Amino acid sequence: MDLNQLRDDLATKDREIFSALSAEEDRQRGGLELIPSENYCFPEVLPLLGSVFTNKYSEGYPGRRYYGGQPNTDTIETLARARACALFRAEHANVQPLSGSPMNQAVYLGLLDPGDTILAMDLSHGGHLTHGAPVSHMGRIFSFVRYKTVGDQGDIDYDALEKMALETRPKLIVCGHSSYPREVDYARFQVIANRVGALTMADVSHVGGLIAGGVLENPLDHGFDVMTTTTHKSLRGPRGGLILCKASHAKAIDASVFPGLQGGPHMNQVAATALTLKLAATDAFKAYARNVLVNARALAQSLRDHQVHLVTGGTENHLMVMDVVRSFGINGAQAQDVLDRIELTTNKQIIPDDPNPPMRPSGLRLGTPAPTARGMGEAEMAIIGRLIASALRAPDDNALAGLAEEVRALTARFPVPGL
Ligand code: DSN
Repeated sequence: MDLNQLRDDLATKDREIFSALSAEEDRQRGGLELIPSENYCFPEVLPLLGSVFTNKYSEGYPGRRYYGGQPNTDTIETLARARACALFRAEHANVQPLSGSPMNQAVYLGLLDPGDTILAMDLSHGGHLTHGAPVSHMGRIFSFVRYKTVGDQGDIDYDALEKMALETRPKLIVCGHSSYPREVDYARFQVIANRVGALTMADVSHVGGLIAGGVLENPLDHGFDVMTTTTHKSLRGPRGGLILCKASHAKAIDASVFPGLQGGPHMNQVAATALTLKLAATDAFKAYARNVLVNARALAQSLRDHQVHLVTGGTENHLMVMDVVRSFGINGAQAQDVLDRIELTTNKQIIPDDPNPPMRPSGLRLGTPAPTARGMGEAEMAIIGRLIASALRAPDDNALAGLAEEVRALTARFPVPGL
């Protein structure tokens, strides 16, 4: 397959899609991705996503499929499952979830009954929609009780959590977050769950790559029943999800993913996941994971040096949340728009007990997985912190034009992997 020839064909067959693709490549190349849940996938992953595995229906599991013609799909799925178990020290892995939300839904629906109680982190304190936000279908099917963080450091109050668990007797306790800059005491979660007879699930979608790289704690090492992670964030793989669990839950989890929730898995995605898991087991990936943390601390320090107020005061992982109302007197939507103008891509974010609505929240979330994948280090983090603070403090056209030039000069020195 000659990729250049296919690209030329696209240019003649569908100019509109070709020009959107070219513009997106330019946006990714010239700008900088700072959304902590986004990344540049391993370059080797892209051809597998565009491979002929996308042509194949593979309902079922290796050796037990509903359609014929599966020798090669069985090979890749068996490899992906074995690699996932080895990398995360899991007894069982399901590699078919299409993405993060169906992955979490499959766990709830496989291990619980409708109406059961789940104890999970409040959305505004860093939880995720699938952790029981009222707007999510999961919030209608299960009875969620939400715990919160406390104090300026954003600690989880484990004593209060234990009290809630004793009062509400949840069937499942969920930890893991999409906007929480602190490390979690998984051992304490497990002790609380044991006390009330609850199952434990850690949704480590954001930090899955950092756990794989050995720089953050692995909940499975602390006895968790289930761990879920997306594959496209810090793990640098294709969009998708992984469920890792104890062998005793394997049958229920597999039946819940298929046929319970999904039909045919996306085998091009499974192939790309298998490759990702191999690449994530290398020393080079361990170094990447370490650098993500070093860079996050450097970026947080640079922002604080420029008088930016960070929710929880800093970071212990790959992300941080700026309180932009307190720091600059503008809301998160305005801050995101200003930074879009200098091609620094971030996302507006609600902060704990935010008085403002989700479309105009008080915070802005950013992280270091993507700049680190481009090879940037602490010196570049100091520059990025200055650029952010300067843009948000004086967002006039002339100043922004100068800062945008600085962003382009910076990104020109660090090519996007695979572009
Ligand atoms: N969209 C992901 C994030 O940005 O954290 C979670 O689903």
